[in-house]
Amino acid sequence: SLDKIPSWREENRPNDIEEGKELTGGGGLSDKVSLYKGDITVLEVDVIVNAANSSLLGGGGVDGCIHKAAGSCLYDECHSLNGCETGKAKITCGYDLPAKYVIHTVGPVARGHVGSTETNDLTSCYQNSLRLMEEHDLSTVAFPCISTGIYGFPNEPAADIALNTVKSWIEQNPDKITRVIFCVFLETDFAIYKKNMSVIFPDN
Ligand code: AR6
Repeated sequence: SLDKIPSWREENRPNDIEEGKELTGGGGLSDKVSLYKGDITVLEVDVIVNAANSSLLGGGGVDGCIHKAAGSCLYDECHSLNGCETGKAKITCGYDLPAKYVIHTVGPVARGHVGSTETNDLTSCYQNSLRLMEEHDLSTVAFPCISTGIYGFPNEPAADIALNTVKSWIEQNPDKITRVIFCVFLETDFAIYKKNMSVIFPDN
């Protein structure tokens, strides 16, 4: 469960609580994010985000893993949604997943190119997922590295967008979301996120 995944602050300053440096409300951004390397389908959170395609009918990569783990009822519900545009997001139940819900978002097909369209669309994926999560009163979420696999969005700028978009969202909507897990799958993303999180979510 979530207690097994430390927040970014717990991971980096495990002695804070012993030393009496508990947070007293407000701030605390690094308490609301985590970096986790592994399979997103095992995470016991309110919602996991799927890097889907516009058909919402499944595919390879993380999408394939999520459909496999959730079972065919997920396919049936997705089938009823009439697809999803790039940058938008739609929510379904989690079925056989430990996560209660899945938010399906469609990242840009970048093929190595990062222009304003790709940047805006990837930013929208994170924003629309977070908005949907709040509309459904969900407080814990895990994101994969949207678009960085089959869709070819370069890893560094994708991580920058993911981290900064989530940071701005939490700053502007501080009440509802209690944890955002950045679920990386590859060592290269783990290294990029680790480096960037130290800067973007410095110690409180
Ligand atoms: N858990 C977490 N992350 C994963 C997992 C997993 N089980 N499996 C792969 N990843 P991709 P995209 C990582 O290709 O680039 C599908 O066919 C992976 O290493 O899944 O947005 C869809 O149907 C990478 O870091 O998604 C679309 O057609 C990240 O997830 C298309 O691929 C995203 O890679 C979407 O491509």
